[in-house]
Amino acid sequence: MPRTALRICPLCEATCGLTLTIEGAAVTGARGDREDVFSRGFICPKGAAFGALDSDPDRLRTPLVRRDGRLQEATWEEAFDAIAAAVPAMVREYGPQAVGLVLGNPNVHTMAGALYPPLLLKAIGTRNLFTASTLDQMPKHVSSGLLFGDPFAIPVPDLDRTDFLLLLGANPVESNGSLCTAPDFPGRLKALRARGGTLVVVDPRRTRTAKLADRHLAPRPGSDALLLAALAHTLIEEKLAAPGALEESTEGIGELATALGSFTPEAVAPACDLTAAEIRTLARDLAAAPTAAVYARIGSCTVEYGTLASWLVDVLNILTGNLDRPGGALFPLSATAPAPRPPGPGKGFALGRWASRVSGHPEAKGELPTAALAEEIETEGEGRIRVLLAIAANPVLSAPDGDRLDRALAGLDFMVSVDPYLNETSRHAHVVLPPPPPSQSGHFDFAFNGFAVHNQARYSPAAVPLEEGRMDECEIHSRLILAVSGLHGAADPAGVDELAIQATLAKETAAPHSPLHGQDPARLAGLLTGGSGPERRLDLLLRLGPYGDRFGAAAAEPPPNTAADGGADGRVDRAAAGPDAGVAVPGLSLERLLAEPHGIDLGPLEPRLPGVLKTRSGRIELLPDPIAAELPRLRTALADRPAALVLVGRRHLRSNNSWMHNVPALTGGSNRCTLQVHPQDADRLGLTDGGRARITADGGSLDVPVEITDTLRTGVVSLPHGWGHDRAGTRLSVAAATPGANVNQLLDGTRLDPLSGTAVLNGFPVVLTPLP
Ligand SMILES: Nc1nc2c(c(=O)[nH]1)N[C@H]1C(S)=C(S)[C@@H](COP(=O)(O)OP(=O)(O)OC[C@H]3O[C@@H](n4cnc5c(=O)[nH]c(N)nc54)[C@H](O)[C@@H]3O)O[C@H]1N2
Ligand SMILES: Nc1nc2c(c(=O)[nH]1)N[C@H]1C(S)=C(S)[C@@H](COP(=O)(O)OP(=O)(O)OC[C@H]3O[C@@H](n4cnc5c(=O)[nH]c(N)nc54)[C@H](O)[C@@H]3O)O[C@H]1N2
Ligand code: SF4
Ligand SMILES: [Mo]
Repeated sequence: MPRTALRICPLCEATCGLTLTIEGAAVTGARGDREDVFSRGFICPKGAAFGALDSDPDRLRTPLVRRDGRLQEATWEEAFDAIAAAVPAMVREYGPQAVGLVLGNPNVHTMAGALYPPLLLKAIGTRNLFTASTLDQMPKHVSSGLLFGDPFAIPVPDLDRTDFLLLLGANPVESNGSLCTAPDFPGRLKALRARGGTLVVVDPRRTRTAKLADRHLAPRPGSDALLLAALAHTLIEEKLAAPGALEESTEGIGELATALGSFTPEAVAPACDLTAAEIRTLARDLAAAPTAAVYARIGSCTVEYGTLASWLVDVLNILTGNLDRPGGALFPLSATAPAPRPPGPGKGFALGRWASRVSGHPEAKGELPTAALAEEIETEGEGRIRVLLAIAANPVLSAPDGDRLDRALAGLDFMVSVDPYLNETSRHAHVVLPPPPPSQSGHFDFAFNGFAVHNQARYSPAAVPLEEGRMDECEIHSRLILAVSGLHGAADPAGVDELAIQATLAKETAAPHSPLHGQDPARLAGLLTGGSGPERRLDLLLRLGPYGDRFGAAAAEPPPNTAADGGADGRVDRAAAGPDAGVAVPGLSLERLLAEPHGIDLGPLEPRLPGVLKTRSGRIELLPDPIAAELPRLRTALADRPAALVLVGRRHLRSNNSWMHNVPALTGGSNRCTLQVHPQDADRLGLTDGGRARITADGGSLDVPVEITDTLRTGVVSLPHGWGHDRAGTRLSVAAATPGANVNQLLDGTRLDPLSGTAVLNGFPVVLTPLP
């Protein structure tokens, strides 16, 4: 008899609730869970293919260990023995910097990825940390760190209540949204228009999202920072800026006018290839909207001025008074976030506390640019990376110059991959540790609840019991931590979780503002529930969190502050109400969450200032020094001669980065690795639809099929990423049949947004020639 089980979808940031059909141990169907408190039944083709992805026959079932140069099936014991024999000895001989850690995108989609990498990093003590963030959203972390003192304080557009959404460099109809977790993002955009709101999309391509918009502007790629600076300039110049209540909590509003002085619409218009009138109109419309939100993603981040563009997005939200108000851009409050602390000065956010060894790239948020990984492995000298731990990462395809990285990985002394596939990256590992398919793992969205457009909490226990011979990914991580620490065999992996719990409780009970101040950590640990270490840690974070039961201490607190309906302008009198006023405390715990399998609704987003601020001043720092120092560089862009042809990426609904090309249900049709070219450019260059072209940039050349389409502006071509599955030694039978080309081979890794170390993946110059 088939049965059903609920599972939050881990395949993109929308976190839809799925109802899986299960026969035996196999997932044979997936539909949207209509009772899910957040996604209300929404599902996309990837979620619908959950079963096919889960049961992909190419998924590894056992660990692989390299013997005599070849990767061979091995037991878990043999795999961890091999790691324990290699890594601690290397650390003793060469020091902790000899170990590099690469964390890829799916870490934000697993419980293991949230709970263990920080412990692993600490256990090793290396500064050589590389993640997908420097191929993605690091500019936003940096701008939030500088503005708000917390790199994770990222405001999200209040999609369901806003009157005006200015969306740049994002295509949520295909991507389903990013740094804005919103199941059925397309439906929410349609609802915005249906209620009389306005959607403006800025994208050099006429995307499916742009097709939903009231207005679509198609500027030259890479010019968002200029456009946004001119919008801010116009607001100030035309006296349209109205920060309102934000004025009190913000420093540097006055200085902004001078800093942005040269970025008039007239000055930026040629570089953006928009008219000054279009820019002024947009600024006026933004200011006139009752509420509005500016939101930008990949196309504004992975570009030359990514940090400036990310900063300017929030400058606009602040200047228009829309930051932290319903209908504007608000800070979500996740159930596992630390409980709000009293407002006041914080530690602030520092950049460049250390630098990379070879090129001297400054660290950002403790990370070094992933684009610099290859040189850190290849370049001789003290601190060279000799051992690499790659968790859920495929940088050979996702980072610049995969061929160079490919060679570098081949030269490592030792490499571990925690990955379900033998792919372009993991094929270099000495040990591959495969996690079970998602149906066999529990799920909680530690990361995405912090970026969700509605506060809620949902937990899915494993839908299918762990198969014989499988190991839960949390246990893989725990054992990996023990193995690299020289504790393999000497300590119980569950001890890793208990140590983490003790450390958190010790800190909590010592904090003067905590309701648990002075309590016995061991007694509190004894109160935790959950069938495993990670469940106990989830229980702890829920109970200590902003909605938590605080182990019963919540009952002793004053009732949720009702001053929230205070101020004359309808805004919260925050000073009187205290941090995160108005947040009811339903007494969350794992038990409560398990009792509500469709999730618990924690209410719409609410104003959270000044409680979120951790700047040294305790205020929003609107013009931080590193930003002010970057503006002259942006000024030089006003005079740059634009390249004749630049490349941008694109995403397809039935794909996801580099690892979903192996499922027949998700491949084929329009999901192809073609080079899209505008008809005028094709004519000029002598290219034909279906023909081939050679595309060349800093990093090399690719021969690619041409698709002629007027959905992009002239001067721009588009090639998607995540392709290039033509390397030997992988086990991706479906993907290898239609390998596509690796767009990142066009890059040599030297183009970076300097403040964040993020690779420029969009808007770089290319040259095209027809091939016979
Ligand atoms: N040119 C260009 N390049 C890009 C981008 C772009 O827009 N253009 N986008 C960038 C962005 S935004 C990102 S986030 C990166 C992504 O790049 P990566 O971080 O490398 O992520 P993926 O390509 O998704 O590869 C994920 C890896 O995790 C494995 N995996 C899948 N599920 C699990 C799991 O449950 N556990 C574990 N341990 N492993 C798992 C997969 O097999 C695969 O090897 O690519 C970046 N690269
Ligand atoms: N189907 C699918 N969904 C995904 C993924 C996937 O690979 N496939 N990846 C996931 C990941 S890791 C992420 S980070 C998110 C990303 O989510 P989104 O940010 O929505 O990503 P994209 O769909 O790549 O949209 C970026 C848009 O920016 C445009 N663009 C390029 N350069 C510029 C520019 O200079 N200025 C402006 N204004 N626009 C520009 C591109 O044309 C493109 O339409 O998607 C996630 N969801
Ligand atoms: S939108 Fe994302 S979370 Fe929802 S079903 Fe599709 S892949 Fe899964
Ligand atoms: Mo990403």
